[in-house]
Amino acid sequence: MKGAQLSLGIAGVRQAATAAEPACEHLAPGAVLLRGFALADICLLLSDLDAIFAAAPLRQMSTPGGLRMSVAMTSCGALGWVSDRAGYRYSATDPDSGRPWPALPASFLRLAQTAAQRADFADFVPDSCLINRYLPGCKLSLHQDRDERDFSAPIVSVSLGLPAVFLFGGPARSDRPGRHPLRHGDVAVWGGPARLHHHGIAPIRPADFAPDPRLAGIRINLTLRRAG
Ligand code: MD3
Ligand code: FE
Repeated sequence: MKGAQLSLGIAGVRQAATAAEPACEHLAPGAVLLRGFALADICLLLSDLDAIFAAAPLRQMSTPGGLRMSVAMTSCGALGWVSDRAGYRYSATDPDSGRPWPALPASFLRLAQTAAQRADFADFVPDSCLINRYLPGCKLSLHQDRDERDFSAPIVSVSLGLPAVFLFGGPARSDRPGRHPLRHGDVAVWGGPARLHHHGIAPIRPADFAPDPRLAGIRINLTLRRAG
């Protein structure tokens, strides 16, 4: 009885927190931005993130062209995204350790599924989470996410720490990208017609203010995908 009351109470708090959020921002058909949606679970997300960094440390990978990426990356889930001289692909093992990637934490899965539902994508079951770590000056050039098997699933992205300017283009690389600020706690869902749009992150600017002291001077992005 006590347990039931407790969980009802927690569900009630979460309900109240989500009801107070502003309506979804629609960036384009299929692209929805949920401001602050990750803040309700931030402590759990950050402690789960620490455990992943301990098991599969962040590393700067090489592009197929042999350039070292400025963004440091790692993954969790059944499949992890990797890049090296042989190309971009998903791998069931961490090439640095030879071991499977750390499991996708329940906190990541729940956040991705509730965000996808808000954007009208039912039954999103991610099997991969790429974790990107940006320091000031780091950027991600315009690209498409097309290493996944099935583009009908959306992608959920979670922004933590330093703010960024998200560059959101169109289906053609020549489409001039719009610029959208992404802040600590923002969650975006990309699917349908937006799934293959070009996108990137402008160089991160140094800041003297940390939105969360646990993420001082860094930006972390979680990208949850159905890859396999
Ligand atoms: C728009 N990461 O890892 S997430 C990536 O902030 C990546 O680290 C960025 O792009 C980051 O591939 C942006 C936002 C995002 C993710 C996937 C998309 C936007 C998207 C797929 C299609 C369109
Ligand atoms: Fe991407």
